[in-house]
Amino acid sequence: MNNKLNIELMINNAISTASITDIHTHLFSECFGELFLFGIDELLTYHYLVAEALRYDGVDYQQFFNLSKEEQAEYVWKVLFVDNTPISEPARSVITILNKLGLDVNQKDLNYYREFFRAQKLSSYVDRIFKITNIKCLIMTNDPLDQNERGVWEKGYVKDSRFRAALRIDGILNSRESSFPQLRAFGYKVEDDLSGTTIEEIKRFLIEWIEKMDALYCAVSLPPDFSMLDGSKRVEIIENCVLPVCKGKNIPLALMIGVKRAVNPELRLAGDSLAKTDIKALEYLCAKYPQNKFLVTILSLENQHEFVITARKFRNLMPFGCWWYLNSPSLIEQITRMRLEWLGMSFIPQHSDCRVFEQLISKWEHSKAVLAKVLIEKYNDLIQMGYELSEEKINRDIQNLLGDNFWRFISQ
Ligand code: HDL
Ligand code: ZN
Repeated sequence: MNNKLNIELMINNAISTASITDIHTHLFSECFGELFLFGIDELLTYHYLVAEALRYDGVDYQQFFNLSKEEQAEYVWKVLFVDNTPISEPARSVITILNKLGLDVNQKDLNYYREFFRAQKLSSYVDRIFKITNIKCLIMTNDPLDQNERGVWEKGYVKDSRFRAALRIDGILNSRESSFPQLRAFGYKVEDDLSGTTIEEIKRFLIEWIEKMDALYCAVSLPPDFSMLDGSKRVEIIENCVLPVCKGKNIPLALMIGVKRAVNPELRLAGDSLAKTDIKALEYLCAKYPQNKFLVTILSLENQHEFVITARKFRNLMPFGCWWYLNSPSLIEQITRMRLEWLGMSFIPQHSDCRVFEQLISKWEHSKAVLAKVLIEKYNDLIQMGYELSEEKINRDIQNLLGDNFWRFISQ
């Protein structure tokens, strides 16, 4: 006979033992060298914290960015962690990380923390973080047009099965003025007006890099006004290059919709914002391309209900994550509750979007706490009606949500 207490125990145990697949991050494995970010100075200069810290006084943005990484970290630490209480989601995440690493979270001198991180032997430290978080594998964001990254793929890449690749194609879809000259320099015969061999050459670029990276999916972020009916070159490339290649490789296209880039360009990476999008583009893609699979996350809270209902209409649409400005407890709770109520277990509740390695600890600790809270409520609704729940059923459901739904979707 189930009761409220043992259900909570079973859910919490299932969530803490599930092996997680983190399907979208900006992390890199060790072989990518300086692209692998870790430690207190990287954590404190995470663009979420920079934007927040720069609200508190009138420091000149350029002056701040001219500071060294350590000086920027000192500034953020003083403003958000000494002169104010670190109550925001990005700020409290740093405290969670320090706590879970066994450090004294009340130290005010950054050098106390720096000594700890400096003392870490990277490979065993990476092993430790994967063990703490129970993450089986995470998926990177890989861009062959990024000079630093490209060099590693061409020489020096070392396979680590815990770090899988996703081919990010924002360049060829959103900024052809800079990406096409790069493609030409790499030997792909592409014309700005997409004439001649361009379509075939873009397909060749996609196929070559999907194969080189063993990419699990292709991904692109898209603006709020993204439309499939605007006759743009972006639409032409999506329909004539990206979708045929993804279908041929049987890999999803991940659409991350609703980002307004550089709303305040002076904030650099921290300068992006969001706006509501028109779900029509997603309906068009899922309906016209039933043989393609779409992993989708949408940035505006206002889009979430129509997004969930759209997923009920198209089984080739897999909603994932509470992306970026939705990755806070109150919003994760609202969105996850809505998804469970209308999609059952057929979605991917979260990804981390981490940029700094230790963020895996805080982003998953915080998200799993909300997932547990909502699942306890939903399972208890059933138990009150006499429905029998076993530990096996709960483990199965939670393993699906935290990993297996993704692997099943990409292998379908
Ligand atoms: O486009 C994206 O993948 C976003 O996640 C951006 O990288 C954003 O800067 C971010 O890090 N969000 O968490
Ligand atoms: Zn991201």
